[in-house]
Amino acid sequence: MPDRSSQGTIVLHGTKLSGHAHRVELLLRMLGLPYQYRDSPASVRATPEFRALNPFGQIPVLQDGGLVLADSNAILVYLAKRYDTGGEWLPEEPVVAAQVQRWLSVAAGDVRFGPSLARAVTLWGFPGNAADGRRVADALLRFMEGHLAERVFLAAEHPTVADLACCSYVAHAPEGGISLAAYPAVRAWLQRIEALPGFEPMPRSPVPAAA
Ligand SMILES: N[C@@H](CCC(=O)N[C@@H](CS)C(=O)NCC(=O)O)C(=O)O
Repeated sequence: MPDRSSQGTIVLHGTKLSGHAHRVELLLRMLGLPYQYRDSPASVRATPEFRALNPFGQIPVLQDGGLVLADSNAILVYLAKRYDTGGEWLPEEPVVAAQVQRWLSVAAGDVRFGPSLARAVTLWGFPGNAADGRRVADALLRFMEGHLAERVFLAAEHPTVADLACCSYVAHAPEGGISLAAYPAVRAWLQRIEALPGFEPMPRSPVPAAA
């Protein structure tokens, strides 16, 4: 791993119930990188200081030395390229690299507008329609179930940033009223991720009766 001694502390701005921040924290932990966590609820995100870090006002944001980087998937790519000298988390091999990118896109699209949206609307009254989120989640989970029926991880024979990008909101889909009961391969994949060294779950929130 590259020497970090001259760079100071890595700082992660997030909240503990954000799956976007959780995926970044998982990689920091799994790479064994020391970091400082700055809790950044809406009141903090509205400040000029935070807006200077990310004009979108969104978490996560990572600071590493002089670098300020927003967007969870961009941060995963940075951390893997910068600190994973083995190249396992973000392989260079063209087909695997493309598969990883494909799942990062799924994380930013179907995961964000599926289980993540349904959860945010259900738990916090986030603007949007939970039923739309559930529809997107159903299609996503059916696709993931078929994909994972023949694979252990999403993009390679081993875990990559693709798995971390997708796992948090899928694991917490029941909090948005989406049951995982019909998706045994997805549940087995989640268990494999939870068994990885450094894994720490996102805190659970109440599950509505329907899920
Ligand atoms: N594309 C961004 C999305 C991050 C995101 O949606 N963060 C949410 C919390 S989970 C947030 O900060 N929302 C506040 C807002 O949009 O004002 C990423 O992947 O980091």
